[in-house]
Amino acid sequence: MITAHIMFKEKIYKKIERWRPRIKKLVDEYEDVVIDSVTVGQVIGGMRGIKSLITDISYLDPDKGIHYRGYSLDEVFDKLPKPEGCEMPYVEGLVYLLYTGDFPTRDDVEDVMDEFRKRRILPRYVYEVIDAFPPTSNPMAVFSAALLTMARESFFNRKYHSGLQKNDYWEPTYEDALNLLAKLPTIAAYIYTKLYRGGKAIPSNPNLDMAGDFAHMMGIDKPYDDVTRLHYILHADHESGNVSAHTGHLVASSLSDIYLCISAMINALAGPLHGLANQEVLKWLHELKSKMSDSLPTDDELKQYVWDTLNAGLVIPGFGHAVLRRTDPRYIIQREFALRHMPDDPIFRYVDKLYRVVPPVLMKHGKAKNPWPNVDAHSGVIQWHYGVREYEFYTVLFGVARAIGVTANILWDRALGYPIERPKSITTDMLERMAIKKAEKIPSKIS
Ligand code: NMX
Ligand code: MLT
Repeated sequence: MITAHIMFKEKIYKKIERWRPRIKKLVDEYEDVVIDSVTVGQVIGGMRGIKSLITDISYLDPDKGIHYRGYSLDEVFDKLPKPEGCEMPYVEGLVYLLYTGDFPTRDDVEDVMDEFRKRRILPRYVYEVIDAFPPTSNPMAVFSAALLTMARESFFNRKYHSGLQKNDYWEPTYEDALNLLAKLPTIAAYIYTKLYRGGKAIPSNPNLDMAGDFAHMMGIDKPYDDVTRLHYILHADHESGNVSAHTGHLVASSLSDIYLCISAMINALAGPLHGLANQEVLKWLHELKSKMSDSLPTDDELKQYVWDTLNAGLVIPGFGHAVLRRTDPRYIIQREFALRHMPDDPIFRYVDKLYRVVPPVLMKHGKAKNPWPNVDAHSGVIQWHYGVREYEFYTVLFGVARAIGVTANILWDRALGYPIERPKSITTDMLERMAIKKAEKIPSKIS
């Protein structure tokens, strides 16, 4: 049987139509069913673990790690189509999977590539805004500002202000999302060349896939295209509660346009407890390396360095996680890549040693609920090995990738009619009164 090929946008629409009744039924028939309770500790402790967000783009299992549309990372890397002669899959294939929930065929990947090709030209004023920043600027601030300036392009804004039905919100959001994603590699590469390569930009090549074109604009030979595919696929989404994804979702819930939302998402990613940790790891390791006059520390010397950092009241970057309770599978996948391609890299040998030395120290320290490495403990050393040595830039790469998952979330939030987000806050007095009243009902709490 020959089935007609359904184009990307139409496929999304068909999926939306099938999904809407499920949400309607939940609201109509089960609105008052209690699925979770909230403790004082959670209110004070960053709402950790409260089940209060819904997304189908990805789910984070504390032991098994992130699942994109129900599939483990191993399945994702195995099943997504790859460019000829490459080890890593097309990023466009992941875009298809996250947006539609289905693995793409080669024709489907080609559709997404076509969509990006049509939309990739960056308006002149964006280059000018980036050029206007002083050379010592924070790359994440430049990235965020470049996105902000593009709010004037928003199709959603124009449609909304000329009268748009709620059911149709998803459609101009799709246009904005694809317009934005198609331009991100050019923006990131231009920021890099502007800040670190004297402004010598290499024009985009429309015949290349998203990651191949980014490697080309960075001026870095193969296998940096595969390194980019690996990086973008691993960092694209981590369910909805992480700070960057949650920020994107929150801002989008007021119907701000995607440019404003992704700019906000970038600002959220730029903190050292979140995305910035990937560059903090490299900075921290280089400090150790210069302390060691470039020689590899012994296990005892490394252990001491970790304790010195903890005793100074600092966190060990790249270790710990709010949800994960095992080594992050994204770390393992990068480690396996490094063992295959760069086992003798001097910084990788430090990272490899940290993998063994840090967890027992964190366990002995006794604070971190998860002593194992997260994605950020490994991403920087791979960039470093392939020539991107300006580690202040690494979070920009994370941001390009995370925009894929967050735009998919925003599109589906709008398609399913999720409302403006507005949790309730209370005062310390109120919390004390509520806590004491509840505790009085639990005999052990008032003895
Ligand atoms: N080094 C030292 N202390 C830590 C670490 C660590 N790597 N991880 C957690 N702790 C401490 C934490 O600061 C807290 O201390 P206190 O009670 O004094 O406030 C205590 O252990 C309990 O924290 P947890 O509940 O285990 O972790 P939480 O969910 O609050 O925070 C992180 C999660 C990821 C923010 C935290 O583990 C951390 O700061 N890690 C280092 C920074 C990092 O790698 N961030 C990147 C996360 C991944 N990403 O891409 O965003
Ligand atoms: C992420 O990828 O967003 C981080 O691992 C942080 C998180 O999930 O909280």
